[in-house]
Amino acid sequence: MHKPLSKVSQMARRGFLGLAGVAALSDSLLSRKRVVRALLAKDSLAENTGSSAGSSRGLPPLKITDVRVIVTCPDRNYVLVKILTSEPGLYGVGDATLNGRELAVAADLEQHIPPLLIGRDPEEIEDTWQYLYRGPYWRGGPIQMTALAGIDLALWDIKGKRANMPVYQLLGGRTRTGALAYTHASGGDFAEVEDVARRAMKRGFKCVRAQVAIPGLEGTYGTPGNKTPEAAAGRVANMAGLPHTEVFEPTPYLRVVPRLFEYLRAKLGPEVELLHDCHEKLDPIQAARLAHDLEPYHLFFLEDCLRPEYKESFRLIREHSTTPLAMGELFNSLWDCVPLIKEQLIDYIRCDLGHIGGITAARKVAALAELFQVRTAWHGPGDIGPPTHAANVHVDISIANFGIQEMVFFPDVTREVISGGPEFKDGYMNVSDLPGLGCDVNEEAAKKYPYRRAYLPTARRKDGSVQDW
Ligand code: KDG
Ligand code: MG
Repeated sequence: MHKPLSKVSQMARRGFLGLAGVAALSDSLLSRKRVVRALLAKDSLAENTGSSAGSSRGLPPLKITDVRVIVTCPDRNYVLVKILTSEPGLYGVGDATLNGRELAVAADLEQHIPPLLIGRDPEEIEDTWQYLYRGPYWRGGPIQMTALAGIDLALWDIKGKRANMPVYQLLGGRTRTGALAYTHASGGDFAEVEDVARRAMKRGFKCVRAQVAIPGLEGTYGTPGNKTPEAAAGRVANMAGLPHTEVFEPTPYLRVVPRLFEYLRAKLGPEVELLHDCHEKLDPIQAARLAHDLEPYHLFFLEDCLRPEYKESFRLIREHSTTPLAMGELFNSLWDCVPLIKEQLIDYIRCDLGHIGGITAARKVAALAELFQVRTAWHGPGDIGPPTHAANVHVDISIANFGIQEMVFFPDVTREVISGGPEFKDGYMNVSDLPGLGCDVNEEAAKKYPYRRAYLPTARRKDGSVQDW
């Protein structure tokens, strides 16, 4: 509806042409005049009268009236966004948590974004996404894209509540009864990993990600290592305000990991699906060797082998192995996904909905991936909040090319502040039929757990040089 008028509206927005000027347009432009006004109103707090989208469905016009940002630390730091509307009691809840940079996202959400949103129609999700993404000119990056994801989730929540439908219905309805889930098994040695995996399988998991500490190294991603229990859990890790440093060397890592999977296959049998996360720490030839050496143990996938900058290097891994590959939790642009998907260099795209721009972004990634037979495996760690986990599952159960869903169980203290979110049963995740995303935030409870500065761990080689964690 905006296209024919883009020049006029841009001029008007820049102050070359005020509303009086618009009114003076020739007859042939009169029908466009109303649209110009709506555009000006949409992007201008002072003029905004709300849109007529709601009234076309017999509902009164709806406006965003406030954007609240809740920063809280019930076990970990979370940044939640609550968008209030002109309809009494109708609001949406989103998650905008970016581990280690929470306050930067909160500042964007508190300082820059509300004036752009207040007065807009919350139902115009795609237009709002485009406006917040392209509008600031300085687009993208993890901080802005996490803020945008928080807004996006809250808007989908509002749309669902207004339609009295769960979000997955708005996305096209169910394609499956549940989302196949995986959990983490990590330990100091093979026996401990086996023990944790067995407990997960008893709980119903059919898929387990396995990580083991590497002898001689002081800690390895995803394992207890030399960390304090808090840091090992990745929680509010270092109250002194400095990141914990792990030591990584590729040679022992590349030797031990295939042995871990040889051990697990022998002990756990062929049925359980096994996964492993390299956490972006390998060089291309190292990743190719690992993927090759893991072939006999038939992994479900090998995750995030390479740094996100080196997409073309996945070709090398592909040339050397049939181990399925997953990539993408560090991507924060839709366009990061394109080369890997369209060249079929990976089998699973695992963006983080919370860092790539929410449901509006994820459905585009999923649609592109479907066309190239790539499945989804959205990132689902403990350091994104329940609304993002809920969004994951709403998308999972409504697309054709879902692959697998990473998940965590949130502790009671987190659930005291943020209620709802997906449930796990017999190996699968599901969401309730509550309207919207199905999550809520208790703002009073959130105040009991103020933000505590914490960093993710960092890593170095034995010679002291910086290494990807
Ligand atoms: O903030 C970083 C974590 O979300 C990440 O380390 C978790 O790699 C991760 C995973 O696969 O869950
Ligand atoms: Mg990972």
